[in-house]
Amino acid sequence: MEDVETLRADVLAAIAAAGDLDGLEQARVAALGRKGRITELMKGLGAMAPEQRKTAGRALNVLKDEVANAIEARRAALADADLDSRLDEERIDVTLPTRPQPEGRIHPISQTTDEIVAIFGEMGFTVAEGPDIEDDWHNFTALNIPPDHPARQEHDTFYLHGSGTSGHADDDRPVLRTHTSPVQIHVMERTPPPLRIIVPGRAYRCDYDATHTPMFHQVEGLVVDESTHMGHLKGCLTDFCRAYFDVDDLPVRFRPSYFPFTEPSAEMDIGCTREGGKFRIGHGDDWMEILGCGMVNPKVLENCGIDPERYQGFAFGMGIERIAMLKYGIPDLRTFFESDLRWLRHYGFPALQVPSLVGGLDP
Ligand code: 2U9
Repeated sequence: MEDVETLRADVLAAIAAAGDLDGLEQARVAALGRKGRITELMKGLGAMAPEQRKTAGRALNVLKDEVANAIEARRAALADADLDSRLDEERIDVTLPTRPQPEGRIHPISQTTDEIVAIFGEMGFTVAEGPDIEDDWHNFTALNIPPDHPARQEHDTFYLHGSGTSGHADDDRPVLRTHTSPVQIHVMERTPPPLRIIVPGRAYRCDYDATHTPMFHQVEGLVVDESTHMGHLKGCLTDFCRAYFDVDDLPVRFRPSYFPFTEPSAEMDIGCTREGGKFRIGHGDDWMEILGCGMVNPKVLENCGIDPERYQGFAFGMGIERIAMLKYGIPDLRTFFESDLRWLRHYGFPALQVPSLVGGLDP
């Protein structure tokens, strides 16, 4: 019988030398296959004397197990090495733009928000954010919206189940914020003036038709300081509209209006021309409403712990969908939320061109 020790050394050396899975399979067949060296020796056991067969059989079984384990270990090592080399060769940089065509678009809402933030950012405003779910105090009462105000009615406001945490004696139910104004209340409650913030974000109202969707986007702004006055409001919003629509001498006008949270209140119009159903922002004999604004009602400052004898401020609010539609000629509000890729390819913006006043707002 072949020397088991020599056989063992030969077979284990062949397994260790196998450079790939095919080579390993050949080494296995040469040792344990139907005509393999270990198999052949096992076939010879039958012709041996009982004592000799017992000893040789035990030695061969130990060898067979050892070889099987060595093959399995080598197979795992080769598979690992194979995976490592494939990972190395097939490395993918997921941060690269897709090829051959750049895919993906920035949604007009995100683009418009970025443009608004860039313009007010240049003027020294910072962005504030807050929760979409609010309590009655921050969404209504602190803003001087009285208990019987129509905006509070069930059919305008999405009321949630459960109880609020405001600690004020208001309606206990949480609400989906009906405007982004509660964020300014939070900021004023925790930050002493001077303040200069804009608040872009989602708002919710139970309304759905050609010009209303139950979720929409607003940007609101708030400035509070010791000598802030209506002239600051007019200059700031005029500069904003001229930068946003990229018309240096865009005509503007302010009409008196009413909001519970501002006094006096106004609506701002920009000049435009209209022909048939079409319009053009800029010069002309017509006007287009663009935003609401006013001096912060002293009661609102007081509700937030700010002394209205010392501080005053102005505030404004506009619908982001509306000003995106006006600038980019998007005719239908509801298409903003349909996730139609053809619409997004048409009205969306390239991803790598971030709006800034230095780089130019328009991509
Ligand atoms: C505080 C004080 C005052 C925010 C304002 C408007 C006028 C306004 C509408 C524009 C179109 C909402 O999206 S829209 O329907 N908003 O006209 N918003 S003043 O005034 C504030 C806000 C917060 C503490």
